Amino acid sequence: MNVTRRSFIKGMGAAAAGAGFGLPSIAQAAAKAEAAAAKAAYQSSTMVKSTCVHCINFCGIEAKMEGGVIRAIYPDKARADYYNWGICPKGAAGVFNTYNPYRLKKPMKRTNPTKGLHEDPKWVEISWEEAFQTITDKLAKIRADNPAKLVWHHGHGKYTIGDQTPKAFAAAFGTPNVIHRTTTCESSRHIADELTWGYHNHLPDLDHTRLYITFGSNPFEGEQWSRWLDHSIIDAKERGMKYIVVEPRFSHAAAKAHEWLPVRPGKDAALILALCKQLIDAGTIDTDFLTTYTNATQLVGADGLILKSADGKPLVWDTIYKSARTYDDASIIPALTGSFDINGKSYRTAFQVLSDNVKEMTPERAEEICGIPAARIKSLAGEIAEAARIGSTIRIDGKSLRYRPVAFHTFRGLAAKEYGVQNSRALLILNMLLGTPDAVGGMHLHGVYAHPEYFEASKCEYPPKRVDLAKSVYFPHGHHDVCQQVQYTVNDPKAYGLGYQPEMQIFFATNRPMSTSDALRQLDGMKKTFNVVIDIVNTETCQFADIVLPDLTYLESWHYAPTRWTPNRKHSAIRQPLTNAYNIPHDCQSMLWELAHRLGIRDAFAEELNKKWGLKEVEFAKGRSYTPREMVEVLWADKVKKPFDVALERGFYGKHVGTEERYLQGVELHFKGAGKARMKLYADQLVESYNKVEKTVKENNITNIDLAQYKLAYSPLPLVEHAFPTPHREARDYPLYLITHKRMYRNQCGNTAQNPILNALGADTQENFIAVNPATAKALGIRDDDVVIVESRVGRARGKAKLTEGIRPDTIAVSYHYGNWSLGFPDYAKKGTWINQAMELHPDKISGMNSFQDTKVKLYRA
Ligand SMILES: Nc1nc2c(c(=O)[nH]1)N[C@H]1C(S)=C(S)[C@@H](COP(=O)(O)OP(=O)(O)OC[C@H]3O[C@@H](n4cnc5c(=O)[nH]c(N)nc54)[C@H](O)[C@@H]3O)O[C@H]1N2
Ligand SMILES: Nc1nc2c(c(=O)[nH]1)N[C@H]1C(S)=C(S)[C@@H](COP(=O)(O)OP(=O)(O)OC[C@H]3O[C@@H](n4cnc5c(=O)[nH]c(N)nc54)[C@H](O)[C@@H]3O)O[C@H]1N2
Ligand code: SF4
Ligand SMILES: [Mo]
Repeated sequence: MNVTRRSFIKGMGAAAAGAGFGLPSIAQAAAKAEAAAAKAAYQSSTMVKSTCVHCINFCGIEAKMEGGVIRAIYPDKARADYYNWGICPKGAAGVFNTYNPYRLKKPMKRTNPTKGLHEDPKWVEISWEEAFQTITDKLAKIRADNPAKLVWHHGHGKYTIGDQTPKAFAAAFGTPNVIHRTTTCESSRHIADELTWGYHNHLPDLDHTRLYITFGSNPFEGEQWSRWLDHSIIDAKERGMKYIVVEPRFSHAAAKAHEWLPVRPGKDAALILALCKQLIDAGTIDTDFLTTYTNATQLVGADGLILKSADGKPLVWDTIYKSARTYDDASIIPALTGSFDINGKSYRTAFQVLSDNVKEMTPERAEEICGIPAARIKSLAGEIAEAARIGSTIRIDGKSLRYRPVAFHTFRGLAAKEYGVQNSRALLILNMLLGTPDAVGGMHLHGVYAHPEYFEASKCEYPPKRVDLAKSVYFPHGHHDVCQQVQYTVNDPKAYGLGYQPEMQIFFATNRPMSTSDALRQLDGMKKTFNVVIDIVNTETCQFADIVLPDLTYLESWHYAPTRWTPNRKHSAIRQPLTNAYNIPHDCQSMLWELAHRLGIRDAFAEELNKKWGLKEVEFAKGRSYTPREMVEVLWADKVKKPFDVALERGFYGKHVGTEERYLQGVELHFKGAGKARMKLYADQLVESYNKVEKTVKENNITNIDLAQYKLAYSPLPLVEHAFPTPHREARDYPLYLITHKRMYRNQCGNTAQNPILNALGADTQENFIAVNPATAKALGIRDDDVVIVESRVGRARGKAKLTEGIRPDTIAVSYHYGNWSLGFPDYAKKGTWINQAMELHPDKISGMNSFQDTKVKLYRA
C-alpha cells in the first residue's frame, strides 16, 4: 500500500482521536487499518543515497526512508573513500530544513508597497499561475527595452541547481548580470591563485605532509573541504605530522593543533614576509624551483614591468653570455639574484625585488606589527626549512618525485580582507620559496594553467557593462562577480558610469542584506527595483521582495550535484528527492523552464545550457522543456557515461587519481623548464592593470577611484603595507579588532536558526556571543554574559559577552549567521548578534572581495 505522508499523519491523528473520544466503529476500523499500514511502512524502511548541500562540502549521505518520510540521515559509507567519512550536525539534522513548519509553501505577493527594515510586506498568497504571469509580464517588458536591466543573484543556489542553469537563462534572456556570492566568500583567494598559476584552489597533500601550517582556515567549524580535511588532518597527525594554527582566535582548528600562534588580525602579511626574509637570508630556499618553474629570474625595470624581447617574451639575465635573453633554451643559466645594466637602464631579477622588499621585515619589526615573538618567528623559519627537505626526492610507483612535505594553507582568514589578494599571495610566495607546489607532501594545485588569460592584465572596461562593476576599471580582476556592489550601483548607476538603471532583481537562495559588510546599505538598492526572491524560508531578502516563490529543499529536488575533489580522488554525484513535504510543485530549475517557455526563449535556453554545461555527446534538445530529473539524466549521461541506475542506486561515481596525474600534470607539465610559461612569483600583470586603471581614470575624469590606493593594492608583490587596511589606519578611536568566523551548528545566513534540533544541542548553539579576553573585559568593566554593544564607524551590534582566554586581548570575535531579524522568521530563531551591520566595507580593489576581518570597534556595556 502506498502511504503518502499526508495520509500517514492523518492516520496518526485519527488513531489518536479514536482512542480519546470513542469514534463510531467504522471510523475506528479505518483508523486501525491506517495505523497498521503506517506501521508496515515504518517497518519496511529503505535507504536512499544522495548528496548533502546544507553547506558546500557536498557530503555523500544515505537517508533512511519510511513510508515517504525521512527518518534519519547518515553518512554514505561508500563515499568515505572519495571524500567524507562522517557528516556534521547540520547534515544529520538536515531533515528539519525540509520539515520545518515555517517554510515558504505558496507563492506570495506584497501588498504594502513601502519597503523597509520594519515594514510588514503584508503578504498575500497567490497562485503559481498568477506568480508566473506577473513575472513573465515584467520580464517581457524589460527584455524589449534593455535586458541588462534584469539582475539575477544567487548564493547557496549555485549548489542546489548549479550556476550553469541560471547563467544559461540569463544568456538566453540577454542580460550580462548574473551575480554569484563569491566576493562575500573567497574570491580573493581564487584571484590570488589565478594570478599565480592560472586557475584556483589548492589543498595540502596530507598523505605525505610533515608540517602543516594554516593561516585562518577553519576546517573543524567551517571550510569548504572540512569533511575531508578533518579526518585527513587527524590521520596525518597520528602519522607524526606537526600542525600549527596561525589565527587571532583559539578556533577548533587551534584546539586540535600542536601550537596556536595568535597573530594580530590582519597582520599575517608581516609574519609571512618575515618568514620569507628568514628563509632567504639563511639560503634555505628552493632555488631550482624558483629558477625553473617561476618567473623569479625575469628582469624587472624601474617601472615595475618585466623586460621583454621585441616579440614580447620575458627576458632573464643569462649568466654564461652575460646578457639579457629569452629563457627558451635549456643551455641558458639565468641569474636568480642581482641587478643588471641593460642599455643604460638598471634591472633587477623579480626574486631580487622580493628580497629587497622584505629586507626591513626583521623578526623584531614583524613582532611589533603582528604580535608573534621574534624568537618564535626565527625558530619557526628554521623548523619550516628543515621540514621542507629542499632538494630531496621520493619514489612513488617507480617515479622520482620532488619531496617537500610542508604545506601552508589558508581560507577566509587571509582572503576576507581589503588586501585579501595580497595576503593570500604572500602565502603562495612562501610556498614557492620552498618549492612546495605539486611536490609530494606540499601544496597540491588544482587545474594548473587552465586559464592562461589570468596571466594577462585586465581589460579594465569603462563604462562598466555589469551592474556589479566586475572586470571594469573599478574591480579589474573581479572574475567572480562582485555581489555586494550591486545595491550601491542600483542606487546610483550614474556614479559608476553605468548606462542604465536596473529595474528588476531576482534573488535565488541568497540573503545579501544579512551576508555582506555594511549590511544596512544593501537595503537601499532593493527599494528601487521590482524584486523576486526564491527561497525556502521567509528571509530578510524576502522582506524586500515584491514576489516570493517557495523552492524545494535539497532533500526534495534533483540535481547533478557538485562534488569536492581531493589530491587523490575525483567523483561525480547526484541529488535525488527523498520527499516533498509540502507538495511544492517547482524547484528553481523547473521555474526557469516555465519562464523561458512563457517568454518564448526556451530553445535559446536549451542551447545555452548545452554551452554552459559543456555538453558533448548528450544534449538538451529544442522544442521541449525538461523536468529536473530529465536534466540530471542528460548531464549524467554526458558527463559520467554510466547507466542512470548507477546514479540512482549509488548516488555517485568516483575514480582514484594516479601518481602521474597527481604529481606530474600540474606545475611539472605547464611551467617546468625552458620555453614554458612560468608561475608568477612576481605578478607583473597587476602592474599593467594598474597602468590601465590610471589611464582610464584620467581619460574619463573618474572621481570615485583613489589612484594612490589602487597603486598600493596593485603591487606585483605583497608588501607590509598590506597589513594595514583602511580601518586599521583610520579608525584611531576604535581600539579593538573585530573578526568573524563560522560555527559548526549554523550555516550561511542562518536558515539553520529555524532548526530545533540544532538549537537544542545546548545554549551554545542557540545564539552567538562576543568573545572577549578576560583582561580586556576587566578593563572595560564587562562580565560574562553582560549585554554589550560593538560599535564601529558604520554601525552598532548588540550581543552577549563571553569571556575567554581563546582570543587576543586586542581582538573580539563574533560568529556569523546569527541575529536574523526578518519579520518572516519565528521569534525563537531571531537570536544572537547580526554582526555585519557593524562591519566596514572596503572591497579588495583587485577582486572586489568584501572585507570581513578588518573593522575596528569599541566595546561597552549596553
Ligand atoms: N560576518 C561574516 N559575514 C559573512 C561570512 C562570515 O564568515 N562572516 N561568510 C560569508 C560567506 S563565506 C558566504 S558564502 C556568504 C553567504 O551569503 P549568501 O550568499 O547571502 O547566503 P547563502 O547562504 O548562499 O544563501 C542563503 C539563503 O539560501 C536559502 N536556501 C537554503 N537552501 C535553499 C534551497 O534549497 N533553495 C532555495 N531557493 N533557497 C535555499 C537560505 O534560506 C538562505 O536564505 O556570507 C558571507 N558573510
Ligand atoms: N558550519 C559551517 N560550515 C561552513 C559554512 C557555514 O556557514 N557553516 N560555510 C561554508 C562556506 S560558504 C565557506 S566559504 C567556508 C569558510 O571556511 P573558512 O574560511 O575556513 O571559515 P571561516 O570561519 O569563515 O574562516 C575564517 C577563519 O579565519 C580566522 N581569522 C579571522 N581573521 C583572521 C586574520 O586576520 N588572520 C588569520 N590568520 N586568521 C583570521 C577566523 O578566526 C576563522 O577561524 O565554510 C564553509 N563551511
Ligand atoms: S559538512 Fe556540509 S555538506 Fe557535509 S553533512 Fe555537514 S552540512 Fe552537509
Ligand atoms: Mo563562503
